[in-house]
Amino acid sequence: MKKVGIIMGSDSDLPVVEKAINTLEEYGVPFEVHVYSAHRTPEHSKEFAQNAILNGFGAIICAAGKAAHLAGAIAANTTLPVIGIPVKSSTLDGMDALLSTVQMPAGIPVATVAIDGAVNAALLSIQILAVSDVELAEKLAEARAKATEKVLAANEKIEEKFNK
Ligand code: RP5
Repeated sequence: MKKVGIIMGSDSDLPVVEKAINTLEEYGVPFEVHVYSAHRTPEHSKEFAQNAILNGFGAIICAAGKAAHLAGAIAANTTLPVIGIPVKSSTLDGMDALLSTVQMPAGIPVATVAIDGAVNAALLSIQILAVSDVELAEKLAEARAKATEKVLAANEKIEEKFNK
């Protein structure tokens, strides 16, 4: 199976990134985690992206806050799908990171999830790998069926309580 690359701009992003790591672990998807910054270690970021296909990655998740250029900088150097997590790490509540990550110019896409949306970033990377992995696709379908059951059970309780 291809690996998912997870890059964060600073180790201070780890509390958010951990949710992506946990999700990948739940699905048994192999991954690597690195701290590379678009601004502070631009050469390391570029080298990682340029070698990512050869190194067996199938998708890359980038988490960064503030003027969050990491996902875009990685996407500029690979044709692998790149998923950006805007991290809420500043006085602007993550809106700065959201806009910096999502507003990519045509030609270099970054699939941007919600502010601190690490679980969805991981799930999206799993869905990308599942395009060519039937077992993984089945695991995703099972998880969705369980989520549906959970909502329907909650609905039943609420309906019982309020709809007399
Ligand atoms: C971004 O600046 C990082 O991704 C982090 O979210 C934010 C703060 O960085 P540090 O103050 O932890 O270095 O580059």
